[in-house]
Amino acid sequence: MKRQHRMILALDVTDRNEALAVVRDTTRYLDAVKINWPLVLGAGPGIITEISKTAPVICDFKIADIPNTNRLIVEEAMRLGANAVIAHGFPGVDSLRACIDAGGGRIFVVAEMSHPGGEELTAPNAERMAQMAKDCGALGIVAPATRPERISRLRTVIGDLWIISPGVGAQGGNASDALRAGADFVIVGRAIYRAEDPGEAARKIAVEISDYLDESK
Ligand code: BMP
Repeated sequence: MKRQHRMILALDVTDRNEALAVVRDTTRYLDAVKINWPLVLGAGPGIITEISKTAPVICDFKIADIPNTNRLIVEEAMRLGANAVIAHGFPGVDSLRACIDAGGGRIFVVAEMSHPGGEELTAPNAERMAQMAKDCGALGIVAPATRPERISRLRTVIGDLWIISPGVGAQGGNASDALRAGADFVIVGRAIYRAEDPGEAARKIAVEISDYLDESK
């Protein structure tokens, strides 16, 4: 996965053909496609393999189990073609290490969640999760585009680990604010796949991102 377009599609549709059509129309604006349970349950796990032939796939399984189960999930996701997997940090260091070992380091750790409820339990523990991600050798963390100031704060904890940031569009955040705060990639779902023309919606966000990048040079 390269840091080029700075945008990841959250492909939370449940129908295989719809998923493939959205990928076809948007892939030129993306660095990766994030696949979550709705699509895996709707279309079957083979969709990971299918989409991985077109774009790097991040399996957003938010893994949160004992080390052995975590390891098995990451191994299966990687075998199917995932480029990276998202895990929770709260089950503890041993559970996270099992993911990171099984995934060859290609694990993103949820630090702070973007929805309002993310302030209840994830925000007060986010610095700790971010530190754990750094200490265990994760690829990066998930931090909220809905609270850019929290992205900036978490950046100070993780140094140069990657930050992938959901909450752009439907949840009220915007791409340039998240990138300005220190996100490496924004994650966008409904604002693209629910648009009448997903390709055009992705293109508009890509323009916002490239305008921001030009401005910040
Ligand atoms: P949308 O742009 O439609 O709001 O989608 C956001 C995506 O990012 C969803 O797949 C969601 O599961 C994921 N996500 C999130 O919204 N907030 C988080 O804190 C962590 C996530 O993985």
